[in-house]
Amino acid sequence: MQAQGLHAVTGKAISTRVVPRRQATVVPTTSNDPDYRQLGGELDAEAYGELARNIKRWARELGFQQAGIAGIDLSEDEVRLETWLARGFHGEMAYMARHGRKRSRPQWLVPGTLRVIAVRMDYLPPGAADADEVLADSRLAYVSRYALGRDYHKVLRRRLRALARRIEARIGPFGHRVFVDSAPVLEKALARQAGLGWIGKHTNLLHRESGSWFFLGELYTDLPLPVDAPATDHCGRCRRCLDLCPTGAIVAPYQLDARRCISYLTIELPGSIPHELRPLIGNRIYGCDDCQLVCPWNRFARLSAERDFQPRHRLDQRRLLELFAWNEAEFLRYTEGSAIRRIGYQRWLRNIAVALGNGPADEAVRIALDSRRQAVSPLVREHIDWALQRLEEKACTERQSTDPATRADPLPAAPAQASRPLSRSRP
Ligand code: B12
Ligand code: SF4
Repeated sequence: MQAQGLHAVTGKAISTRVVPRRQATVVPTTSNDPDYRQLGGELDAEAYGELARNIKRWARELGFQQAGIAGIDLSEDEVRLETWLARGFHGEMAYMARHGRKRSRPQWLVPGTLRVIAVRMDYLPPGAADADEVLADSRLAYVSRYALGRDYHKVLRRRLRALARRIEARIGPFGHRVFVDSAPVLEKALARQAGLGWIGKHTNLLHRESGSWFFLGELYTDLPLPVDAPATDHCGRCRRCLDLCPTGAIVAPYQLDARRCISYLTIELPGSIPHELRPLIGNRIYGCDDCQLVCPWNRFARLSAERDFQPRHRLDQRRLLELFAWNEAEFLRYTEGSAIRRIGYQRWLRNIAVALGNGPADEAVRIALDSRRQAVSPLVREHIDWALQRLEEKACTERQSTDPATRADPLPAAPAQASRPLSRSRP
């Protein structure tokens, strides 16, 4: 933790003028602006303090809910990241291991970086269909809340660039780079250090007054701004996310085995979804929100006012069969500007096939699956065949349970939604 007014690297008090690596020129906004003084091209500690306060205000004006300033020492997180990688929890996300320590050492990624301005932006769209109701209706497709609207990378990056321009207008050119999940950056650890929240047991960043339904972004800079106090942990003894995760992906508090996480399985994994996990995916076709839906802190979540995060093309309440019927051109048209487009058409069909296999054994579903078998990739065909077989088994079970001759010896219920929680805390 770094107290305001201490140098991030040396820990020495910044009582006299700080000479930044680059020579910042102070550009007063008005001739009698008392906050910024031109000191031969340098700012003093007081001026950096004022600049930090302004940056936070400008960030809010630009639509971020909060901005904070972090130092660049992530040594504890570095150890945890390396343990996580060593255990193979990243699965096939090779990019998580590719950049060595650049991810945990901001100054290695962008030489000269002294501080990270971290921001967060709420994304829970008002007016979206109720998450629990969609999850409970196995004919509907569940798309995670973050992906219902416009791709957040674009939205946040544009605003961060605007923030950088405002800083530049005030102090002149300064060293900086903007990131939104676009480079090896430990975003949650930096945000925690900047006081934006704590990393919860489900491993999402949580804020006492906003829950966890927000995105993160960063501005790496060479400005020696005063750092904020890191947020403290308020998970206490609660372990609802661990207990209610459909696939048991949160293997211990604060530790996620991504290979089991539905978000990884439906978004990141390019190949075949492990058979034993398919029934547990239910109707989630893109991402998963269960650990956030059950988190008590999300009672305090705020709805997003961003028009960009409003659900597009009714993706919050589509029927699985409707989406499965889209051809590739329709997929591309309806997911234009959306994060969903990144997974591509084949993975999209793969995910819907699994969800259809977890739904009711209707004749219409069987026909839809069957009619697609020939025109898809071997990967999708394999998932379609799994779904058809599962529906056949379900139909068989149903026939047996209604047949008086076999009723005395019922088969176990299908586990499709068995691990879904019965009640949730919702915002
Ligand atoms: C890889 C990744 C994933 C992977 C792995 C997730 C993970 N936990 O790592 C998968 C595909 C599963 C995923 C899923 C999701 N993701 Co994601 N993802 C990322 C990404 C690119 C990197 C995350 C990372 O660094 N992981 C490395 C591991 C080591 O970190 P970690 O698990 O958090 O572990 C930390 C702590 O838990 C702690 N720790 C670890 N072990 C231990 C042990 C003890 C004892 C203690 C005390 C602490 C501790 O230290 C670690 C390092 O800080 C970030 C963007 C970015 N560049 O940072 C987005 C990001 C984390 N994802 C995000 C989102 C929105 C999601 C989903 C909600 C999407 C969805 N609805 O499907 C889910 C949530 C799933 C979940 N429960 O985490 C947001 C999170 C925003 C927030 N409020 O936190 C981010 C920040 C993107 C963004 N710019 O907004 N994601
Ligand atoms: S996103 Fe879903 S599958 Fe992943 S850890 Fe959270 S509840 Fe489990």
